[in-house]
Amino acid sequence: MFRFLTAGESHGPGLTVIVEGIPAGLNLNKEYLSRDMARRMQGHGRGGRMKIETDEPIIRSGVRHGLTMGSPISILIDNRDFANGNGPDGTPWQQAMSIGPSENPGAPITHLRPGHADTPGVVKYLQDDARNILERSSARESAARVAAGSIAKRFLEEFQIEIHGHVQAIGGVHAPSSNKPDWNAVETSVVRCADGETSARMVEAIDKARDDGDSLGGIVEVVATGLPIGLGSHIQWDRKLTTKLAGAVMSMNAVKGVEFGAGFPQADLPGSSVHDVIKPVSEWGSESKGPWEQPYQRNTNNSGGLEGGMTTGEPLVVRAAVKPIATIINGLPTVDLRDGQFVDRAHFERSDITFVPTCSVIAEAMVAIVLAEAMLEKFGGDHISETKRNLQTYRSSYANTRLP
Ligand code: EPS
Repeated sequence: MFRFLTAGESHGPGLTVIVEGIPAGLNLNKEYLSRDMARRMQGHGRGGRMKIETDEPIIRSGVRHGLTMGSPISILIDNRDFANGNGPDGTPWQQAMSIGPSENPGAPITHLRPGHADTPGVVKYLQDDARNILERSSARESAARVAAGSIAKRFLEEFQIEIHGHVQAIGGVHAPSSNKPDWNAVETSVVRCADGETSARMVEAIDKARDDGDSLGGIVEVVATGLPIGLGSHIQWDRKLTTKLAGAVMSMNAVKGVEFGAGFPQADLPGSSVHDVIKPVSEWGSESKGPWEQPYQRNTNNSGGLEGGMTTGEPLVVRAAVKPIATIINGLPTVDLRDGQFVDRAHFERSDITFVPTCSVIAEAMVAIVLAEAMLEKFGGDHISETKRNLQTYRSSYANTRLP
């Protein structure tokens, strides 16, 4: 069983993540995790916070001499802002977010931000200061998820499963659609978009939003390749991989929609134009991988690599629609939580103009976590060699059923 939990507030002492279920014998080190942590921090449109933080993942357990032991892996990520920074009213975070009682807690946040967790949160948790909600609902928590996702990616690499995230749209600027984005170009783009001309227009849109005191959303896509056929199950609603992937991606801050493969436009098309025709073996090219790797091949991948809640062996393609960040420089009209009276501007404190490029890295992490869980559910194993053996046995059994 693979699972993880995160803890931590945005401006408290730091974040913690515990990952359980990774088999023993997996190579894992801080340098590997640090690459993903650094990717999460980048992106045009991020606010000042990313200049303060280093997001160093400190591994505290579960790894010995560079190899996992099968025990829970715990990671700490310090918030450097806590040690050195001040809140929007100048109160040092060490006092405003002190674990013990504080003589200087800072001004309460009472001008509720439409679109943030502030309003339902203060009601549900009976709070008179929205800081007690926003500290946890902040996307800062995604740093802990990316650490967990990086462990999942390291595990999946052992099976030649690769996962990449990129940006398809920001603020209404869309990249031309592409079946095979250039992942190197994605990594060098400041908005994680493979198309250079689109990247430049996205940067312009972000700069304009900053000048307008506004924020922007967009669309991110994750592609996972090398998956064996048959992860997940059609047997029960909550065993469908589609269910788990959609839930994991929807759990990200600001995500308002998820689609797979050809997505929503499929709803307008006849079935004959949508479903992915299965190629007879005689039509497979001489260079294509045999039934060991992939027992069936398709002409198209409109399904996004999922049929009946199971992987088809084709690339998994999942997209998320991300709404604009709710903290806006020119805040929307709202009410004061102390008396319910009108205020012309919701609370503003340092934030990002957009974090869509970052969302593509967080989405990678969430997809990796679900896929690692699905691989372990199907193939199990307390040592990585056992998981590999089980996958091999499965592949040889399905190869044998068809080709004598
Ligand atoms: C984030 C830290 C936050 C924001 C951003 C993500 O830092 P601060 O609030 O101190 O500026 O930059 O938060 C949000 C997008 C949000 O919606 O809260 C981070 O570490 O990624």
